[in-house]
Amino acid sequence: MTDIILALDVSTGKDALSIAKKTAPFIDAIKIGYPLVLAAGLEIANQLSDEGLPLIADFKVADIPNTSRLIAEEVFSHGFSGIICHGFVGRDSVLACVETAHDHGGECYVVTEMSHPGAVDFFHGGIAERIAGLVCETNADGIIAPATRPERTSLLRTLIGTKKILSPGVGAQGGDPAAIASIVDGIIVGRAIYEAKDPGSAAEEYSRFRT
Ligand code: O7E
Repeated sequence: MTDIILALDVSTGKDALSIAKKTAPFIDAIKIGYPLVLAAGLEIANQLSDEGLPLIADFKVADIPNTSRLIAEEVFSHGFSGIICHGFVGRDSVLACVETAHDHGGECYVVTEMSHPGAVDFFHGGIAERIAGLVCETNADGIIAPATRPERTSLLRTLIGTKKILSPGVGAQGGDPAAIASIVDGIIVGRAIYEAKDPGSAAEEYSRFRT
């Protein structure tokens, strides 16, 4: 199955709610993070939950285990069903997010390699592969891997087996959904939907890649 996940990085609660309503029939989950939460407050999660879609908290948690656990507790007490953390912080910090997610019946995804051009400065040379190993060891639910580098995401797939891959970078960052859809479990799309003249139609277009 390939889901469409809307990255709702708008800067007002009003825009967020309006775009969520228009796109809801064509998407499978909503991801929100710092842009929207810093602008509208974490309560926006409760309002968005009216659409009945899973909500993923993208705070890319990267802290010591205790702080990561506190952040994850806050996230799950606000109705999110998933959390995203960084992997480079190490096993104990990733485990804190995974365990807190699972205690709440939620999921934890670990950033394994990012989609922007500068990601190769750090994640290449074996780091992404090591993080993929950590994902398996910590029983995390899946990884974040780039739609902008399908060959890398395919390689990471061989390391994580059937765990889920959520993949950002299509549309505005140049990734081609047709090249990535069959490799991953979810395509994350932001600007190509929320900046479109008609976000509902844009989301409907991407929904062609749903399986
Ligand atoms: O480029 P857009 O507008 O389609 O937005 C992409 C979204 O995915 C945006 O929220 C960005 O922060 C996020 N993202 C990446 O673009 N690249 C990454 O490598 C990782 C993420 C991300 O969401 O990480 C956690 C899922």
